[in-house]
Amino acid sequence: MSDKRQRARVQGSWARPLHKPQQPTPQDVQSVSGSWKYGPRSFEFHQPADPIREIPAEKVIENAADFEISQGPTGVSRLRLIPGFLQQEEADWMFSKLLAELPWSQKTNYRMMGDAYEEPRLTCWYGELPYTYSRSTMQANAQWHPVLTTLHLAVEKKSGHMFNSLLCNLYRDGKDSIGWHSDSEPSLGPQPIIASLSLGDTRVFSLRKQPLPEDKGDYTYVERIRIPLTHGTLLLMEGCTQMDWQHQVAKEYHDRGPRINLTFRTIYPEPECPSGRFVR
Ligand SMILES: O=C(O)CCC(=O)C(=O)O
Repeated sequence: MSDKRQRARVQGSWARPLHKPQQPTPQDVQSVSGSWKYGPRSFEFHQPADPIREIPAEKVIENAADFEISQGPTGVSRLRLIPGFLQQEEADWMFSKLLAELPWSQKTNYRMMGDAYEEPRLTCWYGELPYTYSRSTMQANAQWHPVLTTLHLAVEKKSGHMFNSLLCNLYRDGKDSIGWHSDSEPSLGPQPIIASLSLGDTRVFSLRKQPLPEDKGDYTYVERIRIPLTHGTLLLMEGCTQMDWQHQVAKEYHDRGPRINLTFRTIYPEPECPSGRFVR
């Protein structure tokens, strides 16, 4: 547990002693040879000036249902979890085809200050438009793999939403990951709906609420949710989920087999600014 989390659990302070300890007299010193002898110490408890803030317990979502995970002020954030969206055999077959046949590659992203880093996973992109995130662009690719075309139709039918693009992620083992982020690039428009289909080994999908403005980016007290995403599970993120929450798939310290995650989304053309670069 971090120092800050530990301190949040034990607030208040043991303050000044009630009575000043007596200064040792030469007699005391004599009576306990080789050490100082002090009178008994007692303390009084001071209530903390600020109210005690509880760190909310992390919630776990595992069963098929719709969940309103937060409400306002921006609006409702909603998750819909559909385990078993694909039957085991169908999911097994699709997983091995996609693992072997998609054009997986490792993308180079750029930090704010311009330094490059390799994403800790492999990706590929499908859609009529390019997709830019983390200051690096995936080129348009309209050649959908036939398995992806089938899944695209099935996901649209189940969710009742239309999607024009697909970001595919391959986590080769437990060390591959995606850090805290929200899918909130301007090209996704306001309140984007994301349909996320998982194949392969189970990985934990975590969400954390954006902190209140007065917490100035401190996530210590925010609500947290974890969802183990199993083979063949479909997860829909709707409403204000991208505005009010962040998500990640953290590295794991146990062995994990490969996992593919397909995130269907809708991309809109971005207005170009005079310098020829996208406005962000
Ligand atoms: O792998 C996952 O479940 C999440 C992927 C993700 O967050 C993303 O592609 O933006």
